[in-house]
Amino acid sequence: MANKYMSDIHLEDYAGEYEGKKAVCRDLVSDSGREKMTLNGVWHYAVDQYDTCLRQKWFLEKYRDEKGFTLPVDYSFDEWETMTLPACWNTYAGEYLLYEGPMVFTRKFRYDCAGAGKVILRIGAASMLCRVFLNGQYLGMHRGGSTPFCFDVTEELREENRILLSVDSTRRPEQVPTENTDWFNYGGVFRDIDLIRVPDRYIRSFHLSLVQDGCFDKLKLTADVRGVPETDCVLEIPELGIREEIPVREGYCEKVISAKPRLWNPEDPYLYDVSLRTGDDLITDRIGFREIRVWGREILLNGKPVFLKGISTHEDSVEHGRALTDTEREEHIRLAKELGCNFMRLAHYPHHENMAKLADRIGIMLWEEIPVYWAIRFDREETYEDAQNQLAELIERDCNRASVIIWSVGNENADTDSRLRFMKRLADYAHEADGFRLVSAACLVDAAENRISDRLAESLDLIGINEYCGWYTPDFEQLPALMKNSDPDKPVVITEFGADAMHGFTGPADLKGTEAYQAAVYEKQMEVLLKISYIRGISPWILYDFRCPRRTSSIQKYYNRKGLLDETRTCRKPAFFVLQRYYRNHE
Ligand code: GCB
Repeated sequence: MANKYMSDIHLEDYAGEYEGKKAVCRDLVSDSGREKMTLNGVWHYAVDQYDTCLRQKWFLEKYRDEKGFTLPVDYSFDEWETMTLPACWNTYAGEYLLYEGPMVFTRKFRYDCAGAGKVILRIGAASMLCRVFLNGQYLGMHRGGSTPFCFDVTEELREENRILLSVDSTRRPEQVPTENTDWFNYGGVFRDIDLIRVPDRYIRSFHLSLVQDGCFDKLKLTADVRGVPETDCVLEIPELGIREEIPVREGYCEKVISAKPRLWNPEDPYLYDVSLRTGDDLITDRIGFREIRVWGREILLNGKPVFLKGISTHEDSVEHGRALTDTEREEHIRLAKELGCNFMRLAHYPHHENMAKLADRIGIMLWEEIPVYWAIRFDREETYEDAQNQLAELIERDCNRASVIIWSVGNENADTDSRLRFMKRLADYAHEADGFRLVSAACLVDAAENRISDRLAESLDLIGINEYCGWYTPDFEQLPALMKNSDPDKPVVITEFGADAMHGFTGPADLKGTEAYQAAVYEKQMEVLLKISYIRGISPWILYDFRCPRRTSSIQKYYNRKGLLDETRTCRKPAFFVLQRYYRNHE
């Protein structure tokens, strides 16, 4: 053991052995209505700047030599300081604000192993790499900081357990997102950690939607059942008088059911209690039914043209970083409603799943996105796999949310051949995985021609366009010219425009950085955009100021100040009221 100990310390390729085993991430997706034991709460942690936990295999907890003597160890799990998870460490304590790297979290817990069935460990999100160990066993790793992942831990669980997570927030060029972004790189385990017990025969995932044929009189159910390949499951929607027994063949079932549900829309966000049962396994959910389609240059919600009055938003708070509370999430939707919005763009990575649940309930349509942002490694197959895995996890997580109408496969990526191949594959994947939503991306303007023209558009249902006329493009007249030069064959949503303004900076309207300048940009933008027939939605940048290491000017102070509110989300800037006026007066 002594030799082994020394070789572990000096092994430079220590990370390789943790690579092969990835999370069986989609072992269990639906967690609603199931028996859960939370592992949220107090964990011990240590900043592990040199990744010593992985090099020395701290998780084995058994550095003894043949004679039983304990070798020196460099950790003491149960005397480490504590952190209450979920949390972002950057906002947890001042000294970690700028820490990027590995941190180790561990705790003990008791589990009553007496029950039958399987136990699944589900981690809502950990940024960016997370390696998971239970009772000295390596379970696997997960990439991507914003989607849930699961492990079947039935075999490893005991009455007394130690779980250990090595979470690494290092920015790396080959990751999704890559090293350089216009937001803050929070680290941590910042969403729920649960143990979920399921029977041996259980529903892995299910998807229930209104059939998209313009008739509004059929629902389609698909479900994945594990444990017994040939069985049946029972779908119940009491309010619609539905009780259907559906055969499961080779672990899969599919059925179209006649029903005339009251249609979900932002003004009437009507949800039904739904349950799906197989044997002893029961999933319950609240689901809305609506149809979203594109017809020519129109977006149709339940067969009627709809204009997306939107606002973009990050997941960020001064106090909690990305570990927002439900109260904060709800407050953000209420602010969008106050603006007169029916739509929010959740940029630039998957936000917490409760955001879509709240949007279902409060009534707001959503654009959800994966962090294929700026110049990622489009030439690398492993990077593609990472991006597609994040998209798959997002789609499986939110496929029953009526509020989610658009999957976005990326943001502002230069129109190169490798980017086209990469993002076309993602768009095709999204269409194949979910035929009940639209697929888009936030594209750049063709600056040379000042036109909306991106080769990816062919693979999208609608085109998102980020343009910053009046800000990065100083000559505002470029905007009317852009509109005139373009003749898209599908709807366009202006996914971003905006201007930085520091709250309380009350200079003249021609001075960049003032509130008046920002308000003037909004006036001019809205005046032009609302008259263009192919513009079918707008989501300006952005609801509130957010942390951003790249922004160092005297008005920014490490914040992107394009918010309509300041970072405390209490002070509305004048542009807030400009947008509100336009949205209130626009059908
Ligand atoms: C963009 C990006 C967004 C930035 C924004 C800005 O185009 O999509 O992530 O934060 O511009 O403020 O520059």
